[in-house]
Amino acid sequence: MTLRFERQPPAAACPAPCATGAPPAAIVLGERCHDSDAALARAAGLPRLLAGEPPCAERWLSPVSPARLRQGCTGRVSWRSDGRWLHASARIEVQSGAQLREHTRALYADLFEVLRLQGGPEGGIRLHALKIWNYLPHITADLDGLEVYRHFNIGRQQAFLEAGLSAFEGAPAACALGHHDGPLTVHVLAGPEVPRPVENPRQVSAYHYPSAYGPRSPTFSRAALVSLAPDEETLLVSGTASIVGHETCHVGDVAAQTAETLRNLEAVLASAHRQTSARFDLRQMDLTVYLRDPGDRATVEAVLAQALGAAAPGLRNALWLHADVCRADLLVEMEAQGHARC
Ligand code: 3EB
Repeated sequence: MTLRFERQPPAAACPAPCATGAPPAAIVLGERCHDSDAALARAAGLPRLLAGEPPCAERWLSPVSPARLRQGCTGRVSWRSDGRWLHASARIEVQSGAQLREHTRALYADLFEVLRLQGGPEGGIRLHALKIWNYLPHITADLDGLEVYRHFNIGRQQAFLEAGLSAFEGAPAACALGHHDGPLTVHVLAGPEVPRPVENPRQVSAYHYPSAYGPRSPTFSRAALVSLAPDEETLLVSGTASIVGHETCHVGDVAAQTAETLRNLEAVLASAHRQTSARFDLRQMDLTVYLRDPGDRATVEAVLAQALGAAAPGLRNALWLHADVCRADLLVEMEAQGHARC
């Protein structure tokens, strides 16, 4: 029951039944469609692709026949499952700080309820969130006296604790970025395996950030190791930025922030390599680059090309998104995802 990830032009229709009547090769469990068009991005609740980037659909594909597919809506969360892997998403509009905290808590509570109810008959299997993508409107704006991201962190941590899940060691991998117009959007990949958390020794674990960054710390691990296919390990790396210890480095210098981000990504891979025999290579991974200022693209791309090689598949297939990073002084954030034999 191998789960696959792909990036394709959205026009390349979802895997369809062959003309022979043979069953389709796979079903789409979940997808995120990225576009540089503002209206399409808003409708998807996602950050825009940088201008000129071709539209891209990121998809999780399951090999099961459509007959095995289960799907539904639980509270604010819609989900699809093949009985083993589950993809969920939710979108909510928020107006006030109190509402943002409460709606975030309720959204995550709904998500954890889905994982509980869909974990096989009588909860035979426990489903675990592996990676969570969070997109918040105006993430660094003040809302009723507190930053949007900090309200979000309060609601998120509360939901983990109320569900009896660790909000600290063992939290799923995640990212949290801001878009400019649209709802709070959450996408989740879940599965039957407990994700093995990976931390970065160069950085304070985010769940232990001091309270200077908000009354409740962010709930995520630097990466999660999971096995989505036999003899294979997948590394889901969280959003990674120019933070050493808990402090932002190279304020105002996007090239230096990019280089620091790469050092952090390499440190996360090195940590993962101490936990598995699989060997990950950033140059071969699916990279996502979030830029606060689209005008920084050439600078960031030059640093990445210097470090990874201009021809590296990871760089050539990178997804470039226009998003606010969750600290006003961070200009760039990157995510990576890849698999390797073990
Ligand atoms: C950082 O390292 C940058 O709140 O889920 C990265 C990944 C960041 C995930 C989250 C935030 C989150 O703190 C920001």
